[in-house]
Amino acid sequence: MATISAQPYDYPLPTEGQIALVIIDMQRDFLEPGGFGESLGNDVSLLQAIVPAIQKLQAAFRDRGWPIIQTQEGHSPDLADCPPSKRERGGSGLKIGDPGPMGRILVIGEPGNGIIPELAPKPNEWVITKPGKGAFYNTGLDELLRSHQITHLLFTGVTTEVCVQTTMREANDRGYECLIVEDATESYFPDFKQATLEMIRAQGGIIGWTATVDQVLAGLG
Ligand code: C5J
Repeated sequence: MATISAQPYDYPLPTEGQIALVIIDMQRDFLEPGGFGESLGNDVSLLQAIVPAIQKLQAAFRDRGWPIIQTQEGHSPDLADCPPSKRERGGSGLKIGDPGPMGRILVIGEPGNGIIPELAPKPNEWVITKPGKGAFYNTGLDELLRSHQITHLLFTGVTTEVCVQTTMREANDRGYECLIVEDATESYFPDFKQATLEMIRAQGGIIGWTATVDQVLAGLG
């Protein structure tokens, strides 16, 4: 059986079923000044560093014709899908729905809500818009994956301990074999990223596996 060298042990590639690359929330709102991430008081420049790593994986999956799923955290313009608790949370800066330098903060269709141009999806690739941190909450993601016999998911994107980890836990509970790519995910808080990777692979991989981009590419062959 083909595997990816990973922690806490080798990640078995599917013999039946299909593997997909999941790219979480690589949006201007999180990576560029003037968006949601910065409005919460974060230094957004840290997140730019993983763009080349995700591009490598995106290219590898595109070359093989394998599925790529991107997610976008965003709310409808009337904020009907944004609980007041979420809108009110945060610092003293701009809140969800407020006008900002890239349009309304975290609102679908606004320039700041889009995926960064360096990772723009191709027309045949899937984009899931999600109102929550987890990509399975109030979306059709599970149905989409099952209808394409996808059983294995490689996770990338931002932020490691919020939307990436939440989605990976949701996927794990639904029976998907999950691996997070260590150098293709990032947090505003380096310690939180490290802790997340460790808690995912602890206890024999209680949530899943971790591996580097190079280990993934070597394993895919
Ligand atoms: C956050 C995300 N951090 N994509 N969203 O609010 O992790």
